[in-house]
Amino acid sequence: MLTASGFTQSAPQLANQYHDDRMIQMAVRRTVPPELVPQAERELVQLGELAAGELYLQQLRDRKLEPEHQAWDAWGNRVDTIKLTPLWRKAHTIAAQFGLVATAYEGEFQPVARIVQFAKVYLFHASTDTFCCPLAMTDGAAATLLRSAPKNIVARAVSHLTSRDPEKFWTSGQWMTETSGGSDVGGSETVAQRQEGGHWTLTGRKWFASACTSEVALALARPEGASRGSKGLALFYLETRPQGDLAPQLRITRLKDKLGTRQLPTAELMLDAVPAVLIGDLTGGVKTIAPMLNITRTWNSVCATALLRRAVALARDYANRRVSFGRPLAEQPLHLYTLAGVQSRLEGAFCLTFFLIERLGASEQPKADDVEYSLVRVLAPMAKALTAKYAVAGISEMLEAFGGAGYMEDTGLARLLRDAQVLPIWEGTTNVLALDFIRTLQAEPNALALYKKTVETRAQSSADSRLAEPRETVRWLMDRLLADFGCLNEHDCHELTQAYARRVMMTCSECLALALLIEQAERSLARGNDVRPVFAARRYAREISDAWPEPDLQEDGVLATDIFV
Ligand code: MFK
Repeated sequence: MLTASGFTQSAPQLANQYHDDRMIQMAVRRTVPPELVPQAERELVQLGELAAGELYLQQLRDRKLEPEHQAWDAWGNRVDTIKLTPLWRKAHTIAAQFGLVATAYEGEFQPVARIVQFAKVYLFHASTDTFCCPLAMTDGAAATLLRSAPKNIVARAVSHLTSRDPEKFWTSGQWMTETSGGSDVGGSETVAQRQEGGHWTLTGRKWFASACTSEVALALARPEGASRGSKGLALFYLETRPQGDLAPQLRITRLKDKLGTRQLPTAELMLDAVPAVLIGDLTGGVKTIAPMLNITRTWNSVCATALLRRAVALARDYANRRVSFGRPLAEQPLHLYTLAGVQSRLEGAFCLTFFLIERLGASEQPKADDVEYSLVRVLAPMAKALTAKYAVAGISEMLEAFGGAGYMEDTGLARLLRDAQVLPIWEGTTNVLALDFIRTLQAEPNALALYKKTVETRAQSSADSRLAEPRETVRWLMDRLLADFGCLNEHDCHELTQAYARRVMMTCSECLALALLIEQAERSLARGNDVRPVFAARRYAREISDAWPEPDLQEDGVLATDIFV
């Protein structure tokens, strides 16, 4: 009888994702008041367990399941139902119960509720098949409605969007993209008509409606007679299932056939006089929806960092299991050098993301001033762009750390890369974010000075000689940035500014990430002489200034294995 025999490789394992991650523990313990830490950590430890266990195992087991669209029933009635995957249904319940959106709107952890909320998101995301997409839009919708919607809509919708009761919890869509374009929404063709009695209806076609199972949506449309371009758009709120089934004025044309995020039911929709409520003014809808953009970009940053962290966690575990050329990968200098580089980028992405989260939380406090909001406005595109790029490149590198197994679907590894590829694309591509970033800096006279002060305060927080090299790199990058800005202002050339935009934004992002790593390293030294963040700052400084940074056997080993020495 033919039997399977010979060597088999053991699969990588995940430990509790909260206990296993010093970065998230440090972010929570540093910001949450000590008396509230046990309360915050109770849910985080539970989520860390679910993410490493039940959810992760179901994700691996159900990897081939995808949502199904049924357009017609057996008797020829148009029904447009979407059958979600079991993991998505479970994720809805867990997201509500753990308050993945609600935490930000509850009083318990204010003024640091955003940190606690996004710590949960960070733990939840990589095991739940992009369910964070509708959650991100729900959070953005709640914030936008609270800021601009009539009282009756706030009273009706926000209590559902921020509910912890799975039966009551609603999610929201964000319907902006049309066939005319996703980045340049000024070409939108959806028309809003005012009906007798003053209510509105929307007619048109939405081309990428992520999470089409949401109960409500915020949509851009052009009121009849309004001007062309983006200024003529207005923002509308609509309920997709007022009687339980999809509203008859809404049709799901088809689900998108995507490279990744395949459990997320992204749809094309036709709107035929769907009832809607105007939010804000009759013009300037892009500006009205802007709070949503900044919040979903923050979610994107958290999810990119989380996905990269998942790839690193799996690769690190595997390095101890996999023996080749006579010893475990975790003892081989070149493997450690490779893991260390990605770990340092992960730590840079993490610091930048959680800095954005802190600023977002501060900007939402009742007494926040405009400077706080301006900072979020500048930081959100920086963090979104940097983390998304790092996620794709870093996950690709981590798949390589598994050899052929990293390319296989049934290891669950290949899909990490496919799912990551959406992160630089939706919610503003890198180039669109870079243009927005440059426009904002040029429109806000104090923005550059504010940025410079933010970086320098962090970089100068340490005088430790081990951090001299990263401090020097910050200085070097800042000089380059100031020279780039000087050059742009001197020439006052629109075309050149555009061509420089990506370089300037990414340099700003990396320079700030490095300054934050220096600050974090200083804190770690002061607290318990943990040198891992010091090594992360040192390696990151080399990573961003040299395509092939010099190896350091001791530091690479510590960073790659994350063992406290
Ligand atoms: C797992 C994580 C999940 C994440 C969620 C995924 C959900 C996916 C669903 C989608 O993909 S929905 C589609 C997402 N689409 C975008 O994000 C659009 C990308 N394009 C842009 O961001 C363009 O820059 C933009 C459409 C905003 C350009 O619009 P405009 O009107 O041509 O440009 P403009 O003049 O810059 O903006 C109009 C006003 O809004 C200006 O204010 P003023 O009128 O006072 O000058 C801007 O300052 C303001 N504004 C624009 N962006 C802003 C903002 N204000 C604050 N924050 C911002 N981010």
